[in-house]
Amino acid sequence: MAGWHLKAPATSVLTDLHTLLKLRHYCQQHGGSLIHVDSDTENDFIRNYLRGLSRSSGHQWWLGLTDELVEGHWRWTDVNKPATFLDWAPNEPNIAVEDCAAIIPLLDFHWADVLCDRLDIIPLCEIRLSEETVIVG
Ligand SMILES: [Ca+2]
Ligand SMILES: [Ca+2]
Repeated sequence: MAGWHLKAPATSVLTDLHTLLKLRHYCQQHGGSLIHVDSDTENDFIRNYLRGLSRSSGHQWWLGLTDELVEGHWRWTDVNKPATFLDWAPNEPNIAVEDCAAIIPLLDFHWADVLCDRLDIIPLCEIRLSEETVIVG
């Protein structure tokens, strides 16, 4: 998976990203979509990547995954299809009103459902170019 990159957006951008829709638009403005994980290989790569970054930042990261339409039915927002690969932390997802998913450093970079209007979570976007995938944080 050569060619993956990750960049944190400016604080002024983050404070305006209140909803899943805005997060999607943020990624689309960068020519991509909120991140979509299909396999252990991809998931391990992302976790290792964020592990390195989060030692200094501790940030949580949005996935492009939601159950806002039907509770408990998690779908990827970029393709609007049910998720077949999931990497929930133990005891997650745990609260029905939490309809968005994020990667949580404190849970060993596994996933948790969280409220979609959390302002402290950074969008993780992926941009697929012809031969590489770029992540714009
Ligand atoms: Ca939910
Ligand atoms: Ca939760």
